[in-house]
Amino acid sequence: REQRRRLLDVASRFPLPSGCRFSYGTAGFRADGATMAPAVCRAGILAALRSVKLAGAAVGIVITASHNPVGDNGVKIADPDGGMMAQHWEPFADALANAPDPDALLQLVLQFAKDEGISLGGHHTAQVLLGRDTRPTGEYLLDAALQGINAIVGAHAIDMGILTTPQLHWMVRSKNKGIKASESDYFTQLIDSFRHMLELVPKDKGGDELAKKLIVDGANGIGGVKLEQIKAELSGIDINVRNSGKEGEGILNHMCGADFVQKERVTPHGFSPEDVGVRCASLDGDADRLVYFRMSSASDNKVDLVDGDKILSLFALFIREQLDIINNNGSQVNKSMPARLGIVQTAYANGASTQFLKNHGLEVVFTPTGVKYLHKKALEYDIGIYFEANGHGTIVFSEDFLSQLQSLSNELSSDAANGSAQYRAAMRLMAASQLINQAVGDALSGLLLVEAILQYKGWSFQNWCELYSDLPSRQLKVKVIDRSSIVTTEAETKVSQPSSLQELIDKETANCAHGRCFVRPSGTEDVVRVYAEASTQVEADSLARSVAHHVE
Ligand code: NG1
Ligand code: ZN
Repeated sequence: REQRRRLLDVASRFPLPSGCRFSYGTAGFRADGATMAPAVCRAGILAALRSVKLAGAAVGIVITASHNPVGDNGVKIADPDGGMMAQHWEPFADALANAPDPDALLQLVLQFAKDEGISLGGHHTAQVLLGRDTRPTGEYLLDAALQGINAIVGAHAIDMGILTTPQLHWMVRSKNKGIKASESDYFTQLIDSFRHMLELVPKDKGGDELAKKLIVDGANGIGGVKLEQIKAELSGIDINVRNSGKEGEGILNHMCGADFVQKERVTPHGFSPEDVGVRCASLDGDADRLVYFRMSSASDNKVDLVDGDKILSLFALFIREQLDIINNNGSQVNKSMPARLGIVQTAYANGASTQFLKNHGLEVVFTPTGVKYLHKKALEYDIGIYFEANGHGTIVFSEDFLSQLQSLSNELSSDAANGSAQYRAAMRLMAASQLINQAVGDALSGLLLVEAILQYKGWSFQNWCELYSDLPSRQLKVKVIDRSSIVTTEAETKVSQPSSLQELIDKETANCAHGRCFVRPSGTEDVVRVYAEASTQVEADSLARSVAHHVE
């Protein structure tokens, strides 16, 4: 029947190149952009099936390879809540992407639909929103995705255009919440909530012109483009975008962007000695990662880095402070709002950041690498804050907490307490929950929240840097024949297989002051990663090297 015919047709239009093997991994499918069409088409089929399964709720497809080189591309699926696709569908995603021929693909889909109770060819509907970054293969892959979606009877594809990854996730989430979900709605929410945050800055703070100046490295990707579009409407900060992606400015992610700055710790392309001392931010190619930096001197290209851990620390202090104001304030309206605040990190978080957070009485928990794990954990709290060291992270607020906050601020605003510290703290949390993208890490909304908090605290970049000093660390990649032979446990901090390896790591680590070391197979590259931390750089380097030896 119709459904079978369409699937066979589309599969024969996109034959799988021989020797290709796709794995959904930490961040969807990724490969050389020119080879991706079959996998992207199949991701289209998958997304449409996901929407059918979820009674026609909108699902998203993002075509991007994030911080990877411009020739690469990739595809991932967003679930109706704006988060990553549910993990139990990943094995099917892999099987579908690797189905060798049209018949195999058809049989897989029919069997899966049966197992999942998805009735195909009936009177169902499905909608899939699509977004892509600025990569040259984007349009070609978009077409492959559209063909995949249209192979499912009743599925409706909506192309949202060239977007940051977090914009698309936000749109999917908003659409399913029944709120307006266009790009201009996204911008309006950012601009309005940023203005609210600044209106709530104490009068004695801010005002310094230098404090308002910010240079943003857009990685020659989509983030810089979008920031240029809205910066005139962001009063209270003066933004200058470099590597904005305009003709002639440079190549996507090449010698610039958040991944480059965080890994290399040097100034990105497009900066000059005149920028020494100015606060700078760096986005990655699809604008879901954010780090800050400052050029330390005109004589070399080293930077002082503020990574995801320190952004997390700033957010955590700010949220804790507002909760404390609400709960310990002796105002006439004696309302309190008990809230469970949770901080979620991975093993890559610098040990100094974890210590800092714990010293401030915060609850810190760990998950394996990958946003899908961090985000899920953060949802267990009234307010969950998560970040990867590389700059991907956000804050999530439970519906229940937000509605309590709403009623508290209603009560407080209706009487003489209006204008009280307690009221203003509640309003700050509300504004922050509007500003931050609760679907996924978002460099643009994260950047605006950082800027608002720095103004609120009256802090310079230096004040922020000095929250704690990072322990020296070293990351290495080791090529092995089969990286899956290494199995980890305890949020990837320990090796369970091969069984002798952990003992060797422990022995090496014990030789170093403040030593910490772990190894894990990468979810995005064919390597084993080694991470080591110690009280000096020399020790961190040598710890990483000797452990890498044991892995080889
Ligand atoms: P893998 O390759 O699994 O280490 C990398 C990053 C993750 C995450 C994903 C997805 C490191 C050490 N790992 O994962 O944090 O960003 O890519 O892009 O940076
Ligand atoms: Zn990214």
